[in-house]
Amino acid sequence: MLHIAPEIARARAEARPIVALESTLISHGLPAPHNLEVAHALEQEVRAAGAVPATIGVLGGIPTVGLDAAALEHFANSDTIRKLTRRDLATAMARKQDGATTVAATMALAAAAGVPIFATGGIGGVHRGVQVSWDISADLTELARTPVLVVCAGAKAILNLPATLEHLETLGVPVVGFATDEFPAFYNASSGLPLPVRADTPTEAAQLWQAQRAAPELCAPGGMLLCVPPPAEVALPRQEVEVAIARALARAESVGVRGPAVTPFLLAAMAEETHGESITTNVALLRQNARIAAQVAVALAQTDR
Ligand code: PSU
Ligand code: MN
Repeated sequence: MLHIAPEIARARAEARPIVALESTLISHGLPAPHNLEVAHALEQEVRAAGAVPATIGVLGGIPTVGLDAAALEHFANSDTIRKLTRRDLATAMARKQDGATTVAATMALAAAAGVPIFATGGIGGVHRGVQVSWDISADLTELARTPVLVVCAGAKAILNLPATLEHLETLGVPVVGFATDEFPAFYNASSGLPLPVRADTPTEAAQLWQAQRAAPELCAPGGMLLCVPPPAEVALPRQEVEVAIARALARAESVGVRGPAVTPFLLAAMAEETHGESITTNVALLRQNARIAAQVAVALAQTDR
């Protein structure tokens, strides 16, 4: 029921480092042609740091760990790819559909394939306006129950970041800053929200993750977030970002976007409101996260030996 590409199965058998990558950002998060370039660039970043990339999605109903080049191209260019969160996996499999996996669904499939480290951009979280919409990403629920280290730039800035951080605490998910004491704000380093734990090196991060993995019944059964601030040279000023977010949210409101369409709509609106700058930042932080996740995977494989 789960297809694991031969290269990844071999790496697993030899206990070599692997990094999972998601496909929703390819199909629904970034516009063409950036999306396909990024899909390949992330795999290259992982390889350059000495790990094996495993991009995950559902192809013709088959959950696939390690999408090949043809599949990546299909996911980047087709407009019939479903956006799959955890609850959508069964129906996509039954209907033999193609589906791009969100953070939640990617974590589920990575864990099933024995891959405990995953790099993405920003996780989903508690939306602004949650009081009315009840919109809280299934990414948070998944982090509470699935043992995968997720390397990210925090949660997407279009969200309610304080509420997202509170909810992660409620769910028992450790949130670690990578060389920072603050929860990053996705497009820039500073949300003003302090984090209780930081790791300054990939080895330190691997040690923290190893402690949780080794004793899930004592610590937490689920995942851990490693939050990396975006590269300083592409960070967008906080004021500018907030203005763009307000405009993007107003557009979503006037169009009446709901459900899974909200996040893709807001990311596209942000790209327009910032004249493409949000995409430059998004791509740079994705590459950085892939690189750091690979470094952590390498350190973890060394301690596992
Ligand atoms: N981060 C990005 N781009 C994206 C996403 C995250 O930089 O496209 C995707 C992830 O797949 C994440 C999803 O899991 O958005 C969250 O969607 P929702 O809010 O509907 O759960
Ligand atoms: Mn949602």
